[in-house]
Amino acid sequence: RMTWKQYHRLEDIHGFMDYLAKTYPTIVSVNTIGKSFEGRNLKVLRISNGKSANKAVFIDGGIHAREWISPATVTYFINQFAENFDVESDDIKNIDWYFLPVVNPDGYEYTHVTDRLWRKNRKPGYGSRLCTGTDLNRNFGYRWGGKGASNSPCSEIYRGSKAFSEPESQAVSDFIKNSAANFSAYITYHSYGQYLLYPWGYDNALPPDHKDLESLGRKMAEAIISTGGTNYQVGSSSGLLYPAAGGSDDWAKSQGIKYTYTIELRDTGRHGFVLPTSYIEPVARESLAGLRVLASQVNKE
Ligand code: 0X9
Ligand code: ZN
Repeated sequence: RMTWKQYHRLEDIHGFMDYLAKTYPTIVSVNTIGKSFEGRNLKVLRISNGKSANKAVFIDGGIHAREWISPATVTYFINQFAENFDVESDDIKNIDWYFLPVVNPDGYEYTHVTDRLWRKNRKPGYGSRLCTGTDLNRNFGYRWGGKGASNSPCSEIYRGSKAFSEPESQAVSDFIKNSAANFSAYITYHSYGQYLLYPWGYDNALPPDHKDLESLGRKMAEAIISTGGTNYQVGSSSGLLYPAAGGSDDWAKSQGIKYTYTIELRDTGRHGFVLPTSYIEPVARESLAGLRVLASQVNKE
């Protein structure tokens, strides 16, 4: 059974998604959009009222294996929308939601079984017999290979042998590109640091509509602080954090998806990646408040 009192294994998360599709077949469907290097499914859950005019939002989690609060938060959203769809706000109901809670299932399982702090995927490094894993958030094909990404397979920020060399990043890109959905937002959940980050991440440059991204980001941060008392900083990835090329956010923005954010969830370092389970519900709840603000903006576009 799914709860938000523990972190779950991949099998439980996928079982939960399939259960919702079975229980609410008129609004929920699950699709496997590809397979990880080790052959695990990349499962996307869609929630929609089927209206053809709907805008779409793509949300993912678990790009980085050790950031367990991310899949936990994304599954909380799924549960909230699927279980309460009929009483949800019109802002939520009139969006086609796509959720991929675990982009990096091989890495995620590896952090449960072998190495709690693993970050990358589990494909052996190109030309390297010694090192495993590509940083999926350096493998996307916009300005791939620029600042803040390494060409060494042994690095934690290894970019891969070429853009989209990894099946996991390739599957996300293929899915978004080939989808008929009209995506106006892409949010990717990471941890930690409490940041709402918008493009660009590859270098200190801003997209033409950065003021829209900043102003929605601030509104989301206000909703988060008034719900859970947690302070999030808002800014561009490169400005607030560091330049890092090949991120999924930059790629999504390059595809014309207007409201693109990387959200770094709690905390600010006391527990870091190893966030106690007692944080799951508060983090997910305040994050949902932020997501509602985004949904309201998407419906105004
Ligand atoms: O470095 C990253 O990939 C992200 N931080 S994390 O601590 N979760 O690893 C930030 C990514 C921000 N976006 C881009 N640089 N494109
Ligand atoms: Zn991350």
